[in-house]
Amino acid sequence: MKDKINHLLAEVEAFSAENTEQLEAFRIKFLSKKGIIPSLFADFKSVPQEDRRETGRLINTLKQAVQQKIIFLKDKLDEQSGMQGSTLDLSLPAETPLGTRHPLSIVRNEIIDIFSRIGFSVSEGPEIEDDFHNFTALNFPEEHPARDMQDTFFIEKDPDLALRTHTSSVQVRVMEKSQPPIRTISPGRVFRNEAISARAHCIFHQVEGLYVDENVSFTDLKQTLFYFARELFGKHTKIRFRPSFFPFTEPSAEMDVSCNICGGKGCNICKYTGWVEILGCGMVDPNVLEACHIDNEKYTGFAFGMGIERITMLKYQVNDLRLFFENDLRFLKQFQAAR
Ligand code: 2U9
Repeated sequence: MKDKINHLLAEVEAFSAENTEQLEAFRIKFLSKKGIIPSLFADFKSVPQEDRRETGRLINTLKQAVQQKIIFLKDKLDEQSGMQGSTLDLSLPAETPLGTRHPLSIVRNEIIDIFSRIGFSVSEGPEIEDDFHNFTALNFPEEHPARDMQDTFFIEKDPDLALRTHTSSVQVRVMEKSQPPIRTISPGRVFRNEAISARAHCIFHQVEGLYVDENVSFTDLKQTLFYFARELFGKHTKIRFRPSFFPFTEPSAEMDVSCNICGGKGCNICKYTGWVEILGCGMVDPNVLEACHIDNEKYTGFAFGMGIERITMLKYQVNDLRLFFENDLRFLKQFQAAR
């Protein structure tokens, strides 16, 4: 009997199943009621007393070997069938989720598109600027608060240099290098020494625009910005101008658009006025033209400037500016754009 069991142990060890049917036949052969193991236990009764201990141990070893073999082969077959049944193609490259454009980029690109359609080029320039291009050429008086450490990030090693506070400095560079007609916008990052809150940040994005030619008038300014507002916020958008003051434009104005949320009826976005401010503008001060070597007797120009964050907040009803800088995917995934 011991020899028989040792043979069976070798058989179990060598056994392998190609499918579940073969494994089930193996189980039935050994473990079913009339299978080998129960019959060995039945035969055990006739084993002589002196062999009983070892034979009993051998039968139990065989039983355990069969059970372990069944568990091992079942796991292996499950694993194989899981692979075959699945539509997974493991040879494909790993799935990398497609990114979406940042909302500020979506709006910046839209603004660029709108002005490109009426002949404005795009100009870029340095983020670290000298005093002349950021302040002096733009008619900022010596004692203007923007020139103060409280408002501007100066470069410690060279007090003539600062992080630009607006992209108008780019347009000063354009005027230095070229003569009218000039029709350009400059989108870009700007820096101001401000405390960060839901409404302000020390870094933000602007688009500033400039049109210089013979006979450019405030009417041209109004018509250009009217076109812009309707393209951006919809064809029923109304605009209005309120007088304002900037060192670089004279006269200057702030432009409001009719609230695109309530259609002008009044809501908490427009603070129940029906209007929201979107940009500043004006006729380029003759001093600025002169500082940039443009004949201010022959040419006039208009200019405008807007914060991209502000426009994006209005367009998408975002109520906290800090969301644009935190890169939280739950926020960013809500914005989809073709480009
Ligand atoms: C040159 C001359 C003049 C650009 C202008 C504004 C009015 C304006 C602000 C809007 C919100 C900046 O982002 S903001 O804080 N801008 O109100 N910007 S006129 O004037 C220029 C530009 C270039 C050579």
